[in-house]
Amino acid sequence: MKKAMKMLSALLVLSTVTLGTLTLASCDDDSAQVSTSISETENSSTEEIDDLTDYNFEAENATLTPSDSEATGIELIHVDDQAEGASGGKAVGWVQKNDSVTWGINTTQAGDYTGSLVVSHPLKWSSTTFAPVSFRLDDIYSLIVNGEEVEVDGYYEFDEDPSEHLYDYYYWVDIDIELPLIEGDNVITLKKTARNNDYGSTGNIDTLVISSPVELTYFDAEPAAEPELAFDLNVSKVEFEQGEDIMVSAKNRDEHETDCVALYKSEDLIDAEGMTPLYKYYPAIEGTDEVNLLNFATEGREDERPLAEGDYTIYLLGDDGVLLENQLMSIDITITKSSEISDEISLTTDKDTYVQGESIMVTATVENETDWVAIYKADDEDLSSCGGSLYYYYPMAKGNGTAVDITTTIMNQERAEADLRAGDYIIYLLENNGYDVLLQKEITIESAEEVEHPYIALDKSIYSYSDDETRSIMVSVTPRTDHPKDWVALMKEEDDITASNHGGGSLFYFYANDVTSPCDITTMNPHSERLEDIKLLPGKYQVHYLADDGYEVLDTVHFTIAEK
Ligand SMILES: [Ca+2]
Repeated sequence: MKKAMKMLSALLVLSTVTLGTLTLASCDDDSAQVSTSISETENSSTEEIDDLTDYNFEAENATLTPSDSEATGIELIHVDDQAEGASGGKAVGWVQKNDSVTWGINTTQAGDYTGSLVVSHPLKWSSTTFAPVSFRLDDIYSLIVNGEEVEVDGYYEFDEDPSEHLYDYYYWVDIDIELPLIEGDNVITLKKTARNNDYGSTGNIDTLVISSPVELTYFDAEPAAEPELAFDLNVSKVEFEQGEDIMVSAKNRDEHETDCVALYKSEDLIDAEGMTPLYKYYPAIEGTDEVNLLNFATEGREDERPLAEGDYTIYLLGDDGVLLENQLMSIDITITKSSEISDEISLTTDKDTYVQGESIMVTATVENETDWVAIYKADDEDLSSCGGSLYYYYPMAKGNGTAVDITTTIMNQERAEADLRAGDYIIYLLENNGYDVLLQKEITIESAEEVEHPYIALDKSIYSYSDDETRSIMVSVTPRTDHPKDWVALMKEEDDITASNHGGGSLFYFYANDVTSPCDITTMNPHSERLEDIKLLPGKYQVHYLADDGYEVLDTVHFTIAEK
């Protein structure tokens, strides 16, 4: 049942000019109500039109243009006999953001016409969600006449007790509109601009009513084309060596701040599953100047970076889309093997047997940025499912063929075995971020001799390093009595406490009798000139207990800081 709202009726003012043709006076002057018009010629006469006819143009007969970007995929449909009280017995339902209805209206008379749009919105469609009982039509739709958006002052407003209509999808409301029509064909589009749930659930559109002094006829019209929004994507070149910067510049479309640049393997099918790209950034955030795409790694797919040799595609994707249909532009690139990489591979260690806590120097030469070195327990059978390697690194990143202490590389904190106690281990050279073994080397770690530590002990033997993490290295102290100047010093493993300059000085120290045990030594007396060393970067360190403010070492413990 239609609830007729108060309408600005019969406001059309007719001027008769000397040629005898009819023109309709403009309604867009300062006066809200155009009920009079000034005669422009002596022969013109002004009279109010009161024999206007309402012409009904049913939405269900108009051109329906569903949005192709609505995630739910619900399209405009005709609501049929469900459309209780709808004009023509039907309406257009499930109208979502960016869906539109377009009418073609032909008139022999240019002028500002009045009319109404008949729409409905449920006030409540779940136990918790309420729509406002009134809002401007402008808040939810835009009305476009011949390519120009037209202001709509009319309100959508329940004029009955809203509680009686909470789940009523077909409470039709007339909203007053004014339509500046040109003589001939006019294209009128009503497009939903609000998201569902911002102003009620999906909307329903019933009828466009236009009051006219002359006959209006309907024709099938295409909606006005969306303005083309400029966008751009450029890549510095299409062939890159592994590890080389991939310099990209891109421009998102105006008002599309989530347009993104995304790098996929060319063989990746970006599909409805929403595959994660390897790298992604937003030009609206990072700017439209050139950036290195490799600075924008995504979460997930970590094991496919750094990029292996192969074919990749860089997309500019609309609205953070992951579907091929979201692509605005794409550029194919190729990653080739670095020319600096030798064709020889090798894997050696400085020894076969180590004492627990000792550095394990590994020298690996690889062919590929993505080849990696990892240490596992000898009885780890399936490298991919045993919980991961204990430590790993990429030789190319460390300098191909450079000796690296593997106990200072990236530690697997998930595995208790990462403390490398006595036992048999295997160091592997593995191919291309996978688990194919290129070379392997078995080593043995023997238990350290039982060493008495009468004066100091540490809470751990291996700490992980993180730039932004406050480390604490807790030293438990049992000081000698009657030696108030016994002291404790933290040094790098290679610092020599007995050398005349004693290794350049301790990195941190404290007097053993002056602290409460255990004590975080990293908070005590840092060396003011060894600023790099007191960062405690990954490596080997030692803590000494020293007698009487001198350099006689009474006790020493060793520890490692591993990469995180
Ligand atoms: Ca209808």
